[in-house]
Amino acid sequence: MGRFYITTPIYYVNDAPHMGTSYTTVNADAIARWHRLIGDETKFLTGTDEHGMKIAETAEQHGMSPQSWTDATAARFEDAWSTLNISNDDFIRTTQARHYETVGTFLTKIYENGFIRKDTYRGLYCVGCEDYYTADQLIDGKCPSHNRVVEEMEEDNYFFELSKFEDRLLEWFEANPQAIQPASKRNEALSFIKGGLKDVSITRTSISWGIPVPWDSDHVFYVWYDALINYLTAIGYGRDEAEVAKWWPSVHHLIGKEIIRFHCVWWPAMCMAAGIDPPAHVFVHGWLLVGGKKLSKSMANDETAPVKLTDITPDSLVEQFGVDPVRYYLLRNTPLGTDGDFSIEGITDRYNADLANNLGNLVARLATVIGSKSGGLSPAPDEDSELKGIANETVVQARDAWERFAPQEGLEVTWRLIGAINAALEVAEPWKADPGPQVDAVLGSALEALRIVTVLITAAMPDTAAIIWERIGLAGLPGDGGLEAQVVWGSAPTGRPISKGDPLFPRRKD
Ligand code: ME8
Repeated sequence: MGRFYITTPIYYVNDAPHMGTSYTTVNADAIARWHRLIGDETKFLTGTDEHGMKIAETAEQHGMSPQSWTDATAARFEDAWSTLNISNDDFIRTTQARHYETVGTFLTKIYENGFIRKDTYRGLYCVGCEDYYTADQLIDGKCPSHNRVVEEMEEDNYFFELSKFEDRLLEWFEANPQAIQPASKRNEALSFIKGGLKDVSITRTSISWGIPVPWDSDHVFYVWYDALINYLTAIGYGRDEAEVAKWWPSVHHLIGKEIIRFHCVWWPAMCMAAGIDPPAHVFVHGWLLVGGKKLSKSMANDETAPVKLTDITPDSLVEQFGVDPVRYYLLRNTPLGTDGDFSIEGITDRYNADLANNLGNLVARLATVIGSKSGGLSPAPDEDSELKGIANETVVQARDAWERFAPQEGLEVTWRLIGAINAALEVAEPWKADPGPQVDAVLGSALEALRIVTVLITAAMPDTAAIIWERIGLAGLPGDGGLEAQVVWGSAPTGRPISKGDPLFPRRKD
């Protein structure tokens, strides 16, 4: 049994969760569930990033204190994740006392190790990014990501001496070719380092909504330097060394492509500066786009946006389609690593084609035919069935895909198995044949292959898998006992009562 620690970025609480943040969270959730299924001791962390100028400004605009604003918005994230059936083991908020403690200990360590110095900083700051820009990075004087006027800031800052880590980072990249995936993103981080690293300012005196610098109370840490450390807070850095040793450095950070520099350059260097190993694995995914534009909070104020953000909240989509179809769409439609389009039509198409027509029909049809031809009891599968070989092969392929952070591929191969079961039934036409051993063998094999499908989809669609499991007469849940034991052809008892139930995915017309 292995161990598996996976994290999402911690999301800013300047606004509610949307489908972009849901994309990362559902993918991380399904991957965590997959690892639980294969028997790994798993820790899945998500949470909220609550400090910084952007949050303080948003709270003020709403006439609230930063604390009460963040309390209210963090709760919206927790609610959305519960709606999407997210199985996180912990929810970290950067305003928690445990985080203040870890940030203080970690950054003091870097200070004591001699990698933090004081200097004056002048620069152009984008509050949207919580980051400085140089003049040549701006477009018409505005931040390229937020199209927002930058502010000139000058302050006495503490600087992290990132420049001292250029060589060590290059060595680390060299020695750990798999640490940053996909390879294109690794190359992007690598060329950033090769372009030369400057020291970075890590504290602010201009704002108070942050974690105070332990050795100089006039300063608070800059929000990104506090945020990255959450991954260590949650495993007890500075409080529980055994727990840290258990989970670190073999962590998997799943992130969006716009925060690669923070996770693949600053963060590994900070870890080195504090005397711990950098994170073992950062997987960088692309963006969900709506009408070619990044799906984001700023769409809420964009009159020209092709869809209203409020029409595609996690809540409203789950209400329209159900939780598992939304999860399935996020996992299946856009592979981790590339950009993908998000649309209501896209969800509807996937729903009708993959869920209603393929999976839903198979479940209903099998129950009906077993009802009429095999007395409603599960017949024994055929040891020589072609489906046995296909199912075994699918398990190998799905397993490989999920372990490579490719849920999309894992589901694609699983749906090929569903297609093969449907095709086998179309060829044998057991509904036309007389009851008897031949029909029983066809139905028993199709049912057994469906049982294996059910195990393979449980990480993506846990509720659906549980319902099918029950309908095909099995006790407990599809993951019980682990993947290995569950996917053995012929391992389930026969003669189980099979029930039909309502359609799992009634076809949608819109
Ligand atoms: O960056 N498509 O928080 P954030 C895919 N607090 N993923 C998307 C997306 C889209 N259109 N929009 C957002 C922050 N995401 C920092 C992180 S971590 C120490 C601090 C996802 O609220 C994606 O994972 O802006 C992206 O990296 C993250 O949300 C950014 O969330």
